[in-house]
Amino acid sequence: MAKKEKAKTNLEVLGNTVEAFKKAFDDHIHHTLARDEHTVTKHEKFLAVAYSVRDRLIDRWIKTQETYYEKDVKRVYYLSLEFLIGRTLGNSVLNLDVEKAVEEAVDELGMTLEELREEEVDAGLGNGGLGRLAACFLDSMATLELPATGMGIRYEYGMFNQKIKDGQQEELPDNWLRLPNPWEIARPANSIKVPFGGYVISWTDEKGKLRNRWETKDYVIALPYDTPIPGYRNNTVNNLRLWSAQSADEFGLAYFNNGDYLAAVQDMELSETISKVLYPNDTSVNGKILRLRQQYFLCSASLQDIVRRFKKSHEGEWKLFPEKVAIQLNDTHPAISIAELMRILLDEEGLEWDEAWDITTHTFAYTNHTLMPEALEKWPVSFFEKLLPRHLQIIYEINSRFLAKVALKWPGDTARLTRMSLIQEGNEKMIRMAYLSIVGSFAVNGVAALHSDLLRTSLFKDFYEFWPEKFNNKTNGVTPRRWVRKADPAMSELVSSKIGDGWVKDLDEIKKLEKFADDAKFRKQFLAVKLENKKRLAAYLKRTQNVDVNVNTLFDIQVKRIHEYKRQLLNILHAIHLYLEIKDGKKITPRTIMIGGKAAPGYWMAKQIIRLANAVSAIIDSDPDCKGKLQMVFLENYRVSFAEKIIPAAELSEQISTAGTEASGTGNMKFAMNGALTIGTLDGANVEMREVIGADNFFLFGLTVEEVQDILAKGYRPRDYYEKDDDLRRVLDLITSGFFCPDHPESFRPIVDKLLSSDPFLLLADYRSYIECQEQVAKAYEDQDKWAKMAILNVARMGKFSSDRTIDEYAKEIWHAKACPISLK
Ligand code: 4GP
Repeated sequence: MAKKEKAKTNLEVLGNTVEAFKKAFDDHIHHTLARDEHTVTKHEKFLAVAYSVRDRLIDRWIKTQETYYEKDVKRVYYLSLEFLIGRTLGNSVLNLDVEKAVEEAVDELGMTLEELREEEVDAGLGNGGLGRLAACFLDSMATLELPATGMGIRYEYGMFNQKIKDGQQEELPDNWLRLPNPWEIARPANSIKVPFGGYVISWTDEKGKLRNRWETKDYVIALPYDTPIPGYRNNTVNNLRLWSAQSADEFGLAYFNNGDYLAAVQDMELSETISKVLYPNDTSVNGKILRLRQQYFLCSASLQDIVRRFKKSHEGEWKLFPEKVAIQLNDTHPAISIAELMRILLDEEGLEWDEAWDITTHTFAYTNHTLMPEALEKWPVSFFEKLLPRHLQIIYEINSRFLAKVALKWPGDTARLTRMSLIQEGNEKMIRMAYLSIVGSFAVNGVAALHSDLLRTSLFKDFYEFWPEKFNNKTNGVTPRRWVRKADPAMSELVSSKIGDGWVKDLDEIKKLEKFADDAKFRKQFLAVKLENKKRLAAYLKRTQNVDVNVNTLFDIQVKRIHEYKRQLLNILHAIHLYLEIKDGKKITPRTIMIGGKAAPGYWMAKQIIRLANAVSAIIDSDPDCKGKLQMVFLENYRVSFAEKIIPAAELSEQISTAGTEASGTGNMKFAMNGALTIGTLDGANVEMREVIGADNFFLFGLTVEEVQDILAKGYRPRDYYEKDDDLRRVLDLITSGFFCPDHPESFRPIVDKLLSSDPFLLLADYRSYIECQEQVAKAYEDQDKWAKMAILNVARMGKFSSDRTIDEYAKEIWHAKACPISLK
């Protein structure tokens, strides 16, 4: 075929000139969207541009997949219930290196590329850190030319949209697929049948071996939708495969035959609910059976797909499986994959237990993302009996073989056996998914050095003692493409004008910027860029929330999920403290405190914190004494595309979780890379950031993990702090008095009551240290030139926190996967 002669990429064939893009937009407006220049809408213009860009990815995408197949490379599968992608257009244009041409061509449509980007709906298929990390990893895996595939669920409704009404959070459904998604391609030909329910039949085969098979008539079809993931300026285009649940054709047949058409359709809807909606819980679990169905749906579809692909090249060569496949479990959510691979190998491929187990435990690796006890997934055995009877048998078998080994190592230690069992005994027997993940994986990692240490010494101590070699650390990172180059074009240009643009691909190069911290002219330019970014955010806030913010104040920002351990409440206490200072006639450094983030709909305290933030903000806003000095703004509907506007405008980044609670944090990295200084505790990746940034360029406060553990062990009495500290007492009493909510004066009392009675995250113990540290911040901000120097050093020293570095470590130390550069010839 013509294949051999084809030397041109479709970027070349289709052209990447301004003229070529103009023509492409025109073609898509006419032929894909059936519009003309009079009828085409803004959104359709976006679609036309997106299709034109996608066209230019297709050859690389096909070639990449073909090369992986031909070279028979080891493939990495990143399994995750969440991929928080955000928008795709800007990133694809950047990675394809066609920014200039597209920008110019877009002009023809009477719009700017920036305006067009605003038309794109965020793909919000994740809650927070864990989901966004998966998206950064996709970008890095493609940029490092790794043969990798992301696998997840194509939720019809992503993360809810947050509205603040009467100072409270309301959740609105995120019907993001109502508008066409130009990036995805449905692949019905690659659909997979996912079984549920039924029963297990056992028999003895001709060799006298006990065999098992899962029998069921209950199936759901997993229909894959593929999204191209381009690397930064290379030829790699990897695949993100998201499964959508469809009813199996035969499903409603019995009803149809009986003429009950509506009942048949209802049943179809039931199976399709599996991929309807993302569970909006962050770092906590919601033990609903539908969630278990989602998890198994992803695992089964993905594993069947992975096995099918392996067999295409290596039918019957099962021993090769771990050499050709590595599967990373993004937390325990896809942990049933371990039992699913065992089921496939044992029941469908006829392998013996030992061989199947050997393959399985050399294939999976597991990443833990949180120490929060409420995030440790446990599923009732009764759910498995109903939904996954064969997997339950397999898990019991894994457990009994595992416990036999433990008993051999620690004879007579029954307490240890109970602690380490995959099954938690009790009224309701539960399966401990984290333990299944550890037992079934060859590597277990935390996401920052401190977090990985805490896994070894506390959460998974018994397992560490049994398998020390399995445990390792992979400190998180974020992609500099989206989070610096795209989010902050002005700073990027300034940086590149000094050190070239190599840093976009290799963030270590950013250290060349260090010497410019001593360049007075550069410092001025740097501050000017920050001011522009502040103005850009201010304009956006005016447009979207109708709030005016003063760009000549310190932009002090905390954006992340609302959670007690992240201590947004401590930040609010500080705001009240400043308010009281102003009322006392003291002079303060003008600040705008911004807090943004979503609360899980069922998390009552988190919602109260949002309510308090809005109430305090309203009081401050309405007080003329505060004008020009203090303002507090709640940033509504925090999401990826909003983060891209907020972070470059920040001057102070709040990373104030209780030491030992935030596994890593990744927002902390994004802020520092964009020249915000951090006020933070020795928690998560803050520790490593401070090490490289330098203690002088980081505002540290608060207790260490050891101190926290010590206080808790001795019996923490938050009320002592309240009684000792007049200022703290005044702040808390003001809340209790009903001052912030005169209509319902009692309504914030539960917040204070909890602080005074238990305060599990030690806000009161850290209060004084936080306030004093904020005073240092305020003082430092007065010297803008010095501030600029510190900020530049932050940017220059953040090279380590590129997700390229993280992924390189996963590839070398866990997956043993190699880059496979794609040649288009
Ligand atoms: C988050 C952790 O809370 C955060 O510290 C970490 O940076 C992030 O994962 C990525 O590793 N956990 C979750 C979750 O988002 O749902 O458990």
